[in-house]
Amino acid sequence: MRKKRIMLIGPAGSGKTSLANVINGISGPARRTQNMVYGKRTLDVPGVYLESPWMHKHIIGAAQDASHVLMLVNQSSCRECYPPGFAKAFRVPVIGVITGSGDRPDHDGWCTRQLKKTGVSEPCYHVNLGDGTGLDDLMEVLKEI
Ligand SMILES: Nc1nc2c(ncn2[C@@H]2O[C@H](COP(=O)(O)OP(=O)(O)OP(=O)(O)O)[C@@H](O)[C@H]2O)c(=O)[nH]1
Ligand SMILES: [Mg+2]
Repeated sequence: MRKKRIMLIGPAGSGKTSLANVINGISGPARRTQNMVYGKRTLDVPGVYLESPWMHKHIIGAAQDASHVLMLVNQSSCRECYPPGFAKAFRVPVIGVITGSGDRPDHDGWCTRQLKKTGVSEPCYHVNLGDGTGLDDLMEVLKEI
């Protein structure tokens, strides 16, 4: 059986590659992702795939290689990016992650509602890839995967 990975989806610049690097234990800056990147434990989906509705079927297809899906929303950029109910298209558990946590606390309600609308069940996790806030809690959950 093929190894299952943690799939990361979210709009461009929401922190998928930065978070994938943390999960894979890689240090260093993230570059804009152009293609699906299979990491040691992760499957990093470029933001442009999510932003192009005709690519959604490829995201759903690629999720066959995933044990879980992390759906990211960034506090700094409130952009509608998930179709309503999108989380329900996956047959594996979906975990909501709000990145940039603390950068725009006034946007937190919008981010939570965005995740709810896409069908992600609670709780969602708050992290900041800049200062490491919340990463321990999320890594604890991912350790069991
Ligand atoms: N301060 C802070 N910066 C963040 C956070 N998440 C992402 N960034 C920054 O935002 C930029 C883009 O992050 P990436 O991890 O490359 O974003 P991505 O989701 O992989 O983007 P694409 O590959 O274009 O889809 C980087 O400069 C990150 O350092 C966060 O939680 N806090
Ligand atoms: Mg990336």
